[in-house]
Amino acid sequence: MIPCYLGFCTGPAILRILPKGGEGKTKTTLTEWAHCSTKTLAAQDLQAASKQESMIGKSDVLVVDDDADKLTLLSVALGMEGYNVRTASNGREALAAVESFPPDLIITDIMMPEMDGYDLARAIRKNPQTKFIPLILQTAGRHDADDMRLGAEVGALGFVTDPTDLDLLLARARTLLDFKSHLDTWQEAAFTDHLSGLPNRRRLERQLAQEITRTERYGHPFSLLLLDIDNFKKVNDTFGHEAGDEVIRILAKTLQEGIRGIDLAARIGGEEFAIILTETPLQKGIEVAERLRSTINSVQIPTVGSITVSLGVAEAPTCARTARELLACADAALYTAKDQGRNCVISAARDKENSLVSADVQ
Ligand code: GH3
Ligand code: MG
Ligand code: MG
Repeated sequence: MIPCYLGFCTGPAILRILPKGGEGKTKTTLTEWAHCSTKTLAAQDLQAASKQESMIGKSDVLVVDDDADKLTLLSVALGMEGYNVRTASNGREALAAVESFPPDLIITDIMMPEMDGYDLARAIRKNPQTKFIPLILQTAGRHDADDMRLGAEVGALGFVTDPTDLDLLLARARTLLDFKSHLDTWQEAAFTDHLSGLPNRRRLERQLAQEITRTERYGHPFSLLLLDIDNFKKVNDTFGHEAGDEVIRILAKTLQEGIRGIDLAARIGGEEFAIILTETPLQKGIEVAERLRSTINSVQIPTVGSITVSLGVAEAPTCARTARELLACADAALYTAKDQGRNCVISAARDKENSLVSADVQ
């Protein structure tokens, strides 16, 4: 089996990844343990741990350490707990990993080249997008009360002074992942429209701000569609409020199915929806709007029959440079669509004098 043992880790967690008979032997250094572990145990167990049916639904843990052996030890232990584990070998690499996909938990070494664990924690807390990702600092090196105080000050929620005490580390990880999952559930609810299941106005505004920032940085245009059900009051009056609710649900599903995964459809008011089409110039945005209008009109809704919708389309940055301006542009175009008899798509554009004009695209 595995030609090494780790005598000073006697908890159940470590026993599961130790060779039989490894427990109770004389104390070995982490380096000695890890040295043989990387060659033998780690390779096998990492494979076993990554034999994951699916990453969906698994908590995602980012482990950061410049010591490859320690990184392997922690990855194996966390993988065996059923977590999806990613690794980085210093703070800078970790930040890039967090930016590309925010993990549910970060476990980081303190002493590392380029960017240490404290600076990593500070950077995580400073960014509003990542500030609530729980972080555990771990160190196999010398530490004192000041280190632990500093750890707390930079926002770490755990400080593990013996990273080979896997029972302690895993217990901390479990608790923090539990809290994170609870937070995610509430966050999801706060950004979701209850009736349609679509993102709500708050979520739309947040995404819009991000798209504007991206457009400022890279210059790529995107389109915003505002969609409003025509004569919806009449639907309610004729068929009842329940039937009206069903119309909203079916419309939401049709929208969701009619856009790409990178786009975002949100319910932003009673019978008003907004769609952000990422990396989409105005002309393409108009085409998508027209396709959605026609698809929605072709859907037969039980009791109600078919409905029509009107859409306003605007593009950033040509039409507007801020989220508020862009919403106003698309809204003006939608207003024109209503004014021109409904069941149509109108785009907002700037003329030579830089005034906002609407164009019938039917
Ligand atoms: P227009 O073509 O000008 O948009 O006319 P409209 O009748 O759609 O617009 P109006 O603003 O006059 O009426 C909107 C209606 O949408 C009134 C309101 O009762 C209904 N509504 C808003 N939210 C909901 C909802 O959640 N469920 C249902 N069933 N109806 C809703
Ligand atoms: Mg280190
Ligand atoms: Mg309406």
